[in-house]
Amino acid sequence: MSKTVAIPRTKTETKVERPRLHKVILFNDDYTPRDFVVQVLKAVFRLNETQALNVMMTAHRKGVCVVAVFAQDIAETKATRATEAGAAKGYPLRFGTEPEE
Ligand code: TYC
Repeated sequence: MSKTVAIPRTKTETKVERPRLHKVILFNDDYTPRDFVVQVLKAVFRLNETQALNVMMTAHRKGVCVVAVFAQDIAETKATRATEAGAAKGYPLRFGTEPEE
């Protein structure tokens, strides 16, 4: 008895791509005290004093500054936490996220 064996004619290649990283962005406003922005950057993003001052001053001068880059869920959690820290004090401080190119 002869058996027929099918020979596959297509190859399936699976490509795994790393999930895109997301930037956390700090937005300037006219009301949040500079010191408070620096405190939040240190507490939530673990920046040191110099890094926190540079990020705060860049946002202050240019309107926005990238704080750091993380996996999407971490970026979103930190942005929310930092925005809520400002809201708890009645400040309009705002952090957002954006996928990296
Ligand atoms: N512009 C604010 C002030 O002059 C300070 C500030 C800096 C607020 C950066 C937000 O993302 C910010 N008090």
